[in-house]
Amino acid sequence: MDMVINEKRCIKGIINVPGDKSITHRAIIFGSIAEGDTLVKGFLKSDDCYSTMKCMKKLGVDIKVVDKNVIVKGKGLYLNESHDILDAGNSGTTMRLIMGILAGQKFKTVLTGDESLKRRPMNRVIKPLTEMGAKISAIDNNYAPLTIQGNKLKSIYYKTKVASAQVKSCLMLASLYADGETIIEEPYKSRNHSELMLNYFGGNFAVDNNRIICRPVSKLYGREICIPGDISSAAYFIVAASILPQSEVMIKDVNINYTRTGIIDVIKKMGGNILIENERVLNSEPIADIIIKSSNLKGIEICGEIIPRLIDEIPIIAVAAAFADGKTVIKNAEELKVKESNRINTMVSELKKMGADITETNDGMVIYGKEYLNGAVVNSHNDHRVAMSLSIAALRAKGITTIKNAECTNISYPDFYKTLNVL
Ligand code: SPQ
Repeated sequence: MDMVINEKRCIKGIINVPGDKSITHRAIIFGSIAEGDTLVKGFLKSDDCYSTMKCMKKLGVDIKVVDKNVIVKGKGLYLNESHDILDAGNSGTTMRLIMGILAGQKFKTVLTGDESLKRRPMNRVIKPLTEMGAKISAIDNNYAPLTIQGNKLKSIYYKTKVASAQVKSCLMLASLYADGETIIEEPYKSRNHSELMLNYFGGNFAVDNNRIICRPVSKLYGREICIPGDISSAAYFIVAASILPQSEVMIKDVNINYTRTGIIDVIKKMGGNILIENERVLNSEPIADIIIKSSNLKGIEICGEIIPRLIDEIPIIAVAAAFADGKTVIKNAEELKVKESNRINTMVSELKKMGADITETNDGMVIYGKEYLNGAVVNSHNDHRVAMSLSIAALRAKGITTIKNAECTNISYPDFYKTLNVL
């Protein structure tokens, strides 16, 4: 599908963004291995979350969608063998988290994904899960399709090379099947939804700076859980309202977990006008309303510890930088190369087609802002975050922009264009 977008002078309105993708995946997965029912309210109805549901159903879990909610009838820690291949589609979270559970089962499972997911590295979880005792075979020891023979697992102490919530969550899940205390240490803190939600479900996970101490429990308990708005989806409108003159947008009920709010810190540091109101806590997660007014952004340097707190927002931050005064440098973001696309390369090449002054570096990009970009034909590379980021860039580009393969927005935000039209 091609999406045609015209230059726009300003956006205004009050919106909600859909449920958080990371939290929806976890609610379905953790609910599946809990005992009793889990009611997931306001879940994200997107392709990635449906991939998770399909995989868990193949493992014998009864999952029903009723209107805006999902009811998961937990099976406890041990699931049914699937005689079918599990397909995680485009979703890295689905594949890596489920691998942690499969490592502790009493059967063998085959797991695959789409062309993009089959190119994403899995050795980051294969290595520690193998150390724990699972038997895993994969293409070049790294890529799906993969086969996992579950086993009785040993507890380990594992230091991850990258700050990755998927690696950490995979190992936290595997630790539930281990014979003792498992410790996971990451270089910087990645998103902590698993820690918060697993404890809410009755797990025993203690946090000590960047270490998670995981003690197995005999069971998890199904709970009711409300999914807050996804800050990664809100990010497109945070940047749109910032770069378009005389704009004002309120985004209600957004998750503002510290491990996810790097986007707010960066836009504020660039001179953005952002207000956080009505802060409260929803099932262990902080939420609030975010008000954004247009502002004159200036270029900054973005690197180090903040990177995992905004890893999925770097494509839209590149768009903000393309309209900011002066130079923006993004460093230490090599993880972007192994997402749904190589997001350094795809954002640089597509924004260049629109006339941006942007250069790819080994671990990020350098951008000199301009007053306007030019409408062009650009490609999403089937990456939802690239499609949505380029769509926002198109609002401040002279003429018409055509986004090729824009249907990939269904991966995380099926109503993205509807909401953009409302604004
Ligand atoms: O699930 P997937 O495909 O990996 O999704 C992405 C995204 O852009 O939506 C990344 F491509 O988000 C990841 C995120 O980058 C979701 C996630 C999670 O829910 O645990 C963690 C991050 O990945 P990682 O590799 O840093 O752990």
